[in-house]
Amino acid sequence: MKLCVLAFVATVVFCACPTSWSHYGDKCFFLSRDNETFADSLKLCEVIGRQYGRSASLATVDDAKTQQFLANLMIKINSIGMYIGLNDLVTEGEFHWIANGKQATYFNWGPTQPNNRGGNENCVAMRVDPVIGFNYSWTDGPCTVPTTYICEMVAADIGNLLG
Ligand SMILES: [Ca+2]
Repeated sequence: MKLCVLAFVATVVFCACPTSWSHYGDKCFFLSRDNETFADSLKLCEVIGRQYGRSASLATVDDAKTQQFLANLMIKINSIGMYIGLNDLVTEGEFHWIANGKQATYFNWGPTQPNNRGGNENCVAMRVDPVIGFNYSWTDGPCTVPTTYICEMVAADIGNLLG
């Protein structure tokens, strides 16, 4: 659902989220079509956000409802894997969200994840692979593998526009 306000005087439509972004709670989410490394995914989210004058990052998925919302978006574009803003680059086994710096408390790991395979898996993606039990479940992977990604930014406060 897109929340918009039509301002009749200026005949301008103010939306909580830009076109091609999806509104959920107080955030807007964007699913990329391009495949990027984790670092480049984050940079591109930030660049796209600046185009809208907002601060954007890779997506924070800190509860089951957000997880389900994003899974539904992935279903729509037949995505099988997308980076989210979670990593344990600083301290192995301690996963932090990039957008707010907080240590994660909600997880949706797939079978045997996270396993830090080869000692080199520090970036998290939502993955689909029913054969091995991944149903938009999380997996840690090498941060250098180009993957599509989910950006987030704060939704515009339509309430303020309404007064
Ligand atoms: Ca790791």
